[in-house]
Amino acid sequence: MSIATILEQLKQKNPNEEEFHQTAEEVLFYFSPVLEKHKQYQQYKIVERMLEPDRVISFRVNWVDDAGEVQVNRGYRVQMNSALGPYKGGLRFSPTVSLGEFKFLAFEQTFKNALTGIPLGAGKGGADFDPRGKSDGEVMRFCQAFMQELYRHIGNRLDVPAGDKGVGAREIGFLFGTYKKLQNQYEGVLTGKGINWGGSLMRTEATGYGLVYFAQEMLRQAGEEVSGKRCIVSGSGNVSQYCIEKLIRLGAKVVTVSDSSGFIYDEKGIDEEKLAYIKELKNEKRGRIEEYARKFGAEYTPVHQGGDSDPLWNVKAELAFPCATQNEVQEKDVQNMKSNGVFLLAEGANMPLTAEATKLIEQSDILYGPGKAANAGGVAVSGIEMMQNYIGSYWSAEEVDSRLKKIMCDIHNQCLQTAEEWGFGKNYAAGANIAGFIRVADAMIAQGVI
Ligand code: NDP
Ligand code: 2IT
Repeated sequence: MSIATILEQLKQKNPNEEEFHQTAEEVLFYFSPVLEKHKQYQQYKIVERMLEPDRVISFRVNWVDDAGEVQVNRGYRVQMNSALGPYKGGLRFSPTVSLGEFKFLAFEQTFKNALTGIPLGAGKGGADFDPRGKSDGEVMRFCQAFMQELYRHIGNRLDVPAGDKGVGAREIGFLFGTYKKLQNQYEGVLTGKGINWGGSLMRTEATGYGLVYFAQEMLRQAGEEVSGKRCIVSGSGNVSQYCIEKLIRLGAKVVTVSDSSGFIYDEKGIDEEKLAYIKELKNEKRGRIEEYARKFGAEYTPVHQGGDSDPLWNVKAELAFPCATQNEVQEKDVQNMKSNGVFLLAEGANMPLTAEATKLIEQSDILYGPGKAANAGGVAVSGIEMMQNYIGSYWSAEEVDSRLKKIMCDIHNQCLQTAEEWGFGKNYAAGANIAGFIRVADAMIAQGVI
C-alpha cells in the first residue's frame, strides 16, 4: 500500500485526531525510499501496524475538590509499541488533551526511544486535568484517583510512565506513593522519581541539557558554537528551565521565557539569579511569568490567541528553542526568525512547529533539530534511571551527564549518517525518522506477526 493510501485510511479510521494525522504525515513523508528498497516492510505491513497502538486504555477518574464537590476527569494511556522494550513515555495533565494528542505523542515516542539506543518501547498518557490553580491537596487526591486505575496497566517490565507537561516532581511523588501502596511493592515503575527514593541524578536536567548538547553538535558541524549567541526560548517549565541553564553556563545570552499567558523579553539576558527566581516562581509558588517583569523590570507581552504569529519568535536572535507545547510556532514565525537572523532551531517540545512551519523550515537554510532527536535526553536518562532501578545501584551526576552527552552525540550522528545514506543530505528530520523506523521495524519483523 502506498504512503498516501495509508495516510488516507488513517484519517478515515481515526477522524478528529488532527495532531495524530499531522505527525503521521510528517514522519511517513520520508519512508518512500525505505519501503521501496526493503519490500519486507510492506509485506509485513510495518507502517500500518506502527500506526495502530498495541492498546489504548481510557478510564474515569473521580476525586473530591477542596470545596467538597465531586469531580470527574478522563485518564488515558496509549501503549503504542513494545518491539524494543517496555512501553515508555510521559504523562500529561492538561485540560485540552484528547486521544489524538496522546496518539501523536506516543507515535513520536516510538521513534525517539528507538534513537536513544536503550531498549525502550513507547507509550504516552495523562488526563484532562488542569493542575494550574489547584491546591497541593487537590493535586494529590487527583493523582491518587488516577493511579487507582492506571496501576493495573503499568509495571517495571511492562509500562514505565514519567512526567510531561503538567506532570513534574510533585505529581510523580503522589503517583509513585499510590502505586506502591496498591501493589504493596517498591519497584521502579515511574521515572523522574526523587533522588533519595529511586530516582536518577540528572533526570530533572536531562531534557533541557540534552537539547543544548544536541544543538552544540549541530553548531559544531557548521563551525559555530553556543558561546556568545543570542537565544530565544519559550516555556518556563522543566524543559525550558534546564535549556536556559545550560545555555547560560555555555556563555549564551537568553532573552525570552514564557508561559501560557504571555512572554518576557529581557534585553539584559537571563542570568543564574533570574533563573533561580523562575524556578522558584514556577516550581514552588506556581505563579505566572508576568511576575518576572515586575521583579526585574523586563518587558511582558500577554498572549493573543488565534493570530498567525507569536511575537516571541519575532525577537532578534541567532538560536531558537521552542520548549512549551505543540504547534506553538507557525509559518509566519519561521519567516520572522529567518529575517531576524535565526540560524538554528532545536525543538525541546514535541512537535512545536505546525505542518506549514515545518515545511518552510526544512526548505530554509535554518539548521533544524526535530524534537524526537533533540529532546530525547529526557527519556534517555529515564532509561538510565530504569537501569539503576534494575541493578539497585546509583551513579554520580557526572556519570549520568557523560552518558547523556554521549547519547545526544550518537543520536546527532545517526541523524546525519542516515539522512545522507537515504539521499536526504543534512536533513536531521529525515535521518531521525528513518533511523528510528528501521530499528523498530526490524525488531517487529524478527518477533513475527503478533
Ligand atoms: P511543564 O509543564 O514543566 O512546562 C510547560 C511550559 O509550557 C509551561 O511554562 C507552560 O505554561 C507552557 N505552556 C503550556 N501550554 C502552553 C500553551 N498552550 N501555550 C504556551 N505555553 C504553554 O512541561 P515540560 O517542560 O515538561 O514540557 C514542555 C514540552 O516539552 C512539552 O511539549 C513536552 O511534551 C516536551 N517534552 C518534555 C520532556 C520532559 O522530560 N519533561 C521530554 C521531552 C519533551 P504554564 O505555566 O502557564 O502552564
Ligand atoms: O516526551 C518525552 O520524551 C517525555 N515526556 C519524557 C518521557 C520519559 O519517559 O522520560
